[in-house]
Amino acid sequence: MSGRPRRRDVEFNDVVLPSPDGQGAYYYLRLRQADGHRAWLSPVWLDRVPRIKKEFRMTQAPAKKLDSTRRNLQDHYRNLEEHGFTVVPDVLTEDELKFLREALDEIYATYDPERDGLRRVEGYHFASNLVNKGPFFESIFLRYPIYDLVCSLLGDDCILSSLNSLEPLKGQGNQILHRDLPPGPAAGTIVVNSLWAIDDMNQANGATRLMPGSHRHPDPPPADEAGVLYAEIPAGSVIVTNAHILHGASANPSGGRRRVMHVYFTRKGLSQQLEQRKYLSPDVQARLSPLARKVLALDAD
Ligand SMILES: O=C(O)CCC(=O)C(=O)O
Repeated sequence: MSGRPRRRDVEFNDVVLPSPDGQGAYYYLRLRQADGHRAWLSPVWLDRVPRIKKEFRMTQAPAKKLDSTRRNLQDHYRNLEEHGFTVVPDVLTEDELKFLREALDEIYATYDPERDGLRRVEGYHFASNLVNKGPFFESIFLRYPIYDLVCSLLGDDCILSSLNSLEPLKGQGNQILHRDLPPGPAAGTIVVNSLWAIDDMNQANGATRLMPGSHRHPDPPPADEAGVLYAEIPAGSVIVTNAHILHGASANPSGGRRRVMHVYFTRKGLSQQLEQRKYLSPDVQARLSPLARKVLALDAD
């Protein structure tokens, strides 16, 4: 048989598809023609963003524990305002974590500072330019409620500064407490980071340290680090920080895996840590959604 079948586009509007809470679902499309012939499409997977339901745990150095449950965005806004950070559990699903662990290991192993823009950091597995590493990374920075929390601090027109990953190696990785930018009361918050735990994070494998409230004053870190919290959080959780806060990765004495993605944002008009327009391949740029293009600052205003 030769020739092309006649083409017909079909559009469905406002179709509500059921999906179990916090899970993806797949749907088949079956067509039956007037002449009785049938067509059956391969399953189409739809992801559903999980609701926040688990508790998170932070430990205070050296051993005091702070146990908190954050149920809704209002709590997160308050945490960000008062403490300079908040923890959102269950942002990534088990399937996503499995995928990310494999993907990041491959990306670490093939990292090329020339191609990916930033110099490798000694003592760590490191990767930059993650938006360019596959479809999963092309929209992850827009995920609810992380992007919404970031917008609440930086405005709806904020932009992605960089998407990196860092993992302290065994016996290495202790960073001094630092701020990504000094607190600037006049300018307000101009940088927000989100740290996405791909493995459970704890003091044995290099948990992030945070000094609550330090985003509001310019004092240097106390030499004994009194008051510092270790973010002991399960894989799949995300710490959103006002990046003017004192913070740092810790050493990893156990050598246990501690992969973290840094999804780092800044205000519109400020320079990006990695100029996305320069480092994203033409193929990736061509298939991004309009919102992703805006957040990546790909188009001149
Ligand atoms: O990954 C972490 O725990 C924090 C990393 C950090 O603060 C940095 O690289 O500047």
